[in-house]
Amino acid sequence: MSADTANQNLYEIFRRRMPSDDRVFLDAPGQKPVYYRELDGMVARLQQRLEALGVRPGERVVAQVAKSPTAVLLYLACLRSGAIYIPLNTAYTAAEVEYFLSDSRPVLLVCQPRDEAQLGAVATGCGVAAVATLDGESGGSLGDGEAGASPPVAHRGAEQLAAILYTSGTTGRAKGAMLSHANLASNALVLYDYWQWRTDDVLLHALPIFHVHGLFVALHCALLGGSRVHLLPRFDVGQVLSLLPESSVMMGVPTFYTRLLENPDLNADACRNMRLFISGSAPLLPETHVQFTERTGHRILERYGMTEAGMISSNPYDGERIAGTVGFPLPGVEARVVDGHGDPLPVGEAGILEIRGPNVFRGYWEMPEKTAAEFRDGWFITGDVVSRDAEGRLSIVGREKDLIISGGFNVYPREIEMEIDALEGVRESAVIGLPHADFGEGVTAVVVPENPAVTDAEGILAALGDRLARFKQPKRIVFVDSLPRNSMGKVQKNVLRERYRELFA
Ligand code: MLC
Ligand code: AMP
Repeated sequence: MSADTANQNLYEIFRRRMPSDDRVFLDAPGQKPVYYRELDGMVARLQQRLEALGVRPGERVVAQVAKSPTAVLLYLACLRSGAIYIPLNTAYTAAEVEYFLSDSRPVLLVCQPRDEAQLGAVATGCGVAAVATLDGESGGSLGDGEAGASPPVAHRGAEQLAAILYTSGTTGRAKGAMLSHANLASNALVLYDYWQWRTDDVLLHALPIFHVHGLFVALHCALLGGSRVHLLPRFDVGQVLSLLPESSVMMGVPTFYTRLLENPDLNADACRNMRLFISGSAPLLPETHVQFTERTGHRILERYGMTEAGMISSNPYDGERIAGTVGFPLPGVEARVVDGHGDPLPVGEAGILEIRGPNVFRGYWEMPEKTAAEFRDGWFITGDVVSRDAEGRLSIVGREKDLIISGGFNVYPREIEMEIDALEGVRESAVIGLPHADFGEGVTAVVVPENPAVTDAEGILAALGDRLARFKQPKRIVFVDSLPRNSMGKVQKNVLRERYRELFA
């Protein structure tokens, strides 16, 4: 087969590397392990079910499902069938899911059995042809049906889409980042080498599987290595500590590391078989890095990435891992630090990071203007403020985008402000992130009521309850008579952040 007709389906890369011996892929507490030798057959059967429900190559499948081995198989079955996988945070409310369904127009929604009645109605309203359920324990309706002959792995070109991951925007409307098979494959292969992945690695997986970090970075490395994965339903300190001694790699957001450090059972002995702790998705405080080394002898490897580009930079595996830096651009990723006009800045000067490379996404789903606005001469504008040292190491010193990162989840202030401003009794609001020991940043709403004598925090939170996912809801609400503004009339969030910086102390 010539190079241009070869199948570029990411699944095909994994399939070719699946060990045929008795190695385990997924090991979830209380569930039957999934072996590599049976993996392709299981994924093919699920592909048949998807096809019976009308899924075809290039069609979208939206999934809002609990983390389980079957949920991982669903992702792989979508790849295998050539469909475009769209995972959603399980915390999203029906109102939020409705937006994603109407925007992406999938042929199939897969949800949890307990949500079927409510989301089924939402899906029907959005014109989604089929709804199926998936349940980690019993399989759900996707597990039904007779198995026929194994369908072939769908043929996909490198630039065809494997997934769309929604990421919010400064306008408050979420955008679907389109990721191709080549985007995902290139990033996975680079990370596999860069982090010196080994076939005998055992991955401790406690991240959610609806974001880049847990779904792509973690699972793709394991699949390339034919490695075992301890698949935990969520991050639970006790469970993580009990599995650490039989694991060799863990990936986490900084909250994982601060929570582990709070537990006296975290020590060098618990980490005796570990070779690599990776942190990302939010800034790791240098003190967390130092304390973790003191307690365990391990230097956390911090890397930096985003939904639109997968992993962008990483501290080195062999060289020095420096706290507070996110390391070097990964092989194949070009990075430049520029000023507001796009002119490159000298070493040491902070500016906007722009990147280029095979990992950079194909644009936002059906939003050509937004896509165009986030590229400059072919470079993707990350919106992160970065400085670069003489060796080429990057440090993230700020964000140009108005974004809060809470426990590794992105929260876009504009979205919360729009919901709060629409409430009766509210004149306006400003949503900010304040230093928070557990989540890194704590979502805080500064609200100007219509009547200064009428302040109703409980009422605001109750009204947001079925509109916004729990993690987006303000942890605190502060009432003020007016918001500080600059001469252009723009709210000075930096003034508010300074004024309330001790709120969660
Ligand atoms: C849960 N809550 C959160 C929250 N997670 N609130 C703010 N921020 C969060 N991240 C809410 C819960 O609903 C609950 O509300 C309360 O806070 C306390 O819950 P908890 O029991 O402490 O939460 P827990 O289930 O332990 O979850 C915390 C967490 C989780 C940090 C383990 O959020 C998590 O797994 N985060 C990882 C996010 C991630 O994977 N990011 C990768 C993005 S990819 P209440 O009020 O009901 O008690 C990306 C690119 C890249 O950014 O570079 O990787
Ligand atoms: P997301 O849109 O969820 O993919 O979030 C991507 C954003 O997370 C990036 O643009 C950064 O602002 C932030 N981020 C990811 N990794 C790191 C890190 N190691 N340090 C600081 N910020 C990070």
